[in-house]
Amino acid sequence: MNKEQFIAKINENLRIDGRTDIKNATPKQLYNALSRAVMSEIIPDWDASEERHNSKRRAYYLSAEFLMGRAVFNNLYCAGLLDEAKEILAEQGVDINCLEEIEDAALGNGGLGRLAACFLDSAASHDIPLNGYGIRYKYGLFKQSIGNGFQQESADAWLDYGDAWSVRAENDAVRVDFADQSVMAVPYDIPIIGYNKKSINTLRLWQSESLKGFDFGKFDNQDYLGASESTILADAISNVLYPNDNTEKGLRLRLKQQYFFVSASIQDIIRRYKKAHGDDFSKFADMYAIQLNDTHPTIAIPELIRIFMFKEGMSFTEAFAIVQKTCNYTNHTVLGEALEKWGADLFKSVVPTIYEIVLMIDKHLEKHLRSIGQTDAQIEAKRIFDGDRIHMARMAIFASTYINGVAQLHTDILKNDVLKDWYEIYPERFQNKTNGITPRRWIGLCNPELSSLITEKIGDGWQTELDKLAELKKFVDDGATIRRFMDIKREKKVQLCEYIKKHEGVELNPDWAFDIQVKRLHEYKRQLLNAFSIVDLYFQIKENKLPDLQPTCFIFGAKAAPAYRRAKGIIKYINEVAKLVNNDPDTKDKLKVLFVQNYNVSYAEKLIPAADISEQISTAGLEASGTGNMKFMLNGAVTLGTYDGANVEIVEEAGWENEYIFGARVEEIEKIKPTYRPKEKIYYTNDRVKRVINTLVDGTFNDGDTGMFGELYNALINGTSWHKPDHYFLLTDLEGYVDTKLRALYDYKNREMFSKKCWMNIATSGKFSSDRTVKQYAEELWKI
Ligand code: 26W
Repeated sequence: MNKEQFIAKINENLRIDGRTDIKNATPKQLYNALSRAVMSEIIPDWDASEERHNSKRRAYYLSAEFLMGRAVFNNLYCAGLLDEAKEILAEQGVDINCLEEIEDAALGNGGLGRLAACFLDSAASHDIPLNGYGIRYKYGLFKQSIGNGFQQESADAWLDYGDAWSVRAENDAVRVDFADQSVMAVPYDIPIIGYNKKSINTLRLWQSESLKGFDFGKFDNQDYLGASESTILADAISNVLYPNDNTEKGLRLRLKQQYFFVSASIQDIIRRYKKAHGDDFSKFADMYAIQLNDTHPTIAIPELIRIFMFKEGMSFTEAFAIVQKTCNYTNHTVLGEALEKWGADLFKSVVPTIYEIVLMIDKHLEKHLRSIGQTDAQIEAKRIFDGDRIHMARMAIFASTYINGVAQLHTDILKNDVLKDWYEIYPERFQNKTNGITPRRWIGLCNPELSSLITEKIGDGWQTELDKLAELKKFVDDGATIRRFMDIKREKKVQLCEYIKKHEGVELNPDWAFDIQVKRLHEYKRQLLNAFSIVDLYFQIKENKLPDLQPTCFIFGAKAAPAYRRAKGIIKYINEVAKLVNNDPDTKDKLKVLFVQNYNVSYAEKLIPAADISEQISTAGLEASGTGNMKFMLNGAVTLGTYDGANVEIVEEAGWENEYIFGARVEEIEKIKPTYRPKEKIYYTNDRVKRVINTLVDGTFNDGDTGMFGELYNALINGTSWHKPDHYFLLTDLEGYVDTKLRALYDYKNREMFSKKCWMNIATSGKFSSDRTVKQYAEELWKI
């Protein structure tokens, strides 16, 4: 498609859609016209990719979440049309950035959903036959605003902007049956455009619709509500993404969501198999691999068995063997409260047939464990059905070929601790696959300035072979290159400052150091520890203890699950700290604290390239991997973090001298845990720590009489019925953290020295490309 044809297509779409043209279109009209123009351009390549992959072994990624972010810039970029599109619009006096008005597709909560999106991008960019299956939520993750320091939520009606990147594939609709309801699952296909269109893969998202639609019988009898009842009940299933990240609640609608998309996907996979390979299922596991993204889609295991047994006439044993050869399970967290368990009664009342099959799998497990000589107690600890609840992770482990963790440390913890019992009997099933991020979105697209510098230095090719960044090492002592990098970092800060001015109404100084913590709000991620460290700096400045401190902006971005009261209390606390330090004449020229509203993928793309310091401060052992840490590294920030998750591997790649690591390690946490008494051992004996913690209750701050700060204090000092005091070891790590942060900030004053550290981070980030990760999945798990 040449430029004239591109323009003609956009204009044609605009005439049909709104009887308008490029000059006069609204951003929404422009978005749809432009996107549709690209869609019609790529359809032949999309078909060809599908055709090419059809006869080969392929993999399916089943995930309840795909956190795709904004599609338009990424798709133009990967299709090689971004510059041209910019030009075309500019010639008509339109700035392409007006498309930022279009909402992100936030069909995910955090790391797990974003990882799924990065994997799809990487697979398409390397022609790996991987397709995604998920749910087309009408409402994605809620939008967040901050009012009086508190989080407020509103609905994310992302589809109101039109869904130009989807194709409704009604012919492939299937029926999904629950005990009390049957619905249509209608697929919407989204093209995943690999870099330079290497391959165009598919993300298929299912939408729930009524089988019957509108009931005219009821309508004629003046039962107007009843007339659309089945529609309302069917729509409810794919209506909204659950906003919980890492906390599981056994909710009926959530189980329905899981079975809905899994059953539809499995039916679809079987239909495809029959079309490509006929009715002989003995080759099923040779042709297909199914990757289960955490336990959320593990109901695929009994669903496959159900279809094999009741539709294809296999015995349970035959069906189980094929399923076990086909499925793999990725674990993304060690937090007990995130491991899914369903009440048996609930499960049975939603999907009775599947429930019976789960019991069969459980019996099969029991028999198998007995046959390998496990004791009653050992068997007890592994049962899928414990007499009361169904343990999804146990089923996933028993019925999979491989189980993997998402960073080396995390996999080690699974093997030695969380899943120790299983590792003992199935050592060959456990693998590590350290996470990664796509370099296309996370530098190419969000940091074109740095990308150009890199290409100038080492040529192109690095975006699909990120290890090539190692060639940048040789420029670390080249002052001119480092100064160019410093100029770029400043430019990214200026851009961020403009955006923040517009969206938050706050002015930041691009000459300050930028220290950024962005991720979901959770106690284990310890945003509260970060806030405490700032309060400590505040007190130290007031006492003149920090001469010539580097002026620093501390930026936070995080959404709290709406029902997670403590997380919301932490947001309020951060905003109270901001009010204090930003307004005190003694500190306002040194410290600036900002909590940005509605942190999402698009905001991340603006924040991360502007960071000097990346905050990765989870309690050691609790962050399975982290992927934000990798994004910051790739954009030239140093990590201020604990020895946890993928931070361990970041240090291994970049060298200790280029990161700022502090705090108790996993082994130390394990050691102090049994006798940990933070009140007696730290709070009462350490005045510096005490002064900071006391700001929760001594009137320094105001929680608007919600009692939230008192509750945070109580959790730290006294504990609750479900957790001992300071469950996440903030008091243990606080002093070491502040001291390490100060070391980083004083180092920053020698900007060129500091920038060399940043540069070395870029040069050693090659390992963290999701291209590497997906290739490892393909070779070592899927055997593609
Ligand atoms: C059922 C509620 C629920 C929802 C989401 C439970 C658990 C989850 C996810 C497993 C939470 C999650 O996103 N985990 C993150 O996965 C990332 C990708 O592997 C890791 O980098 C993060 O460390 C991990 O917290």
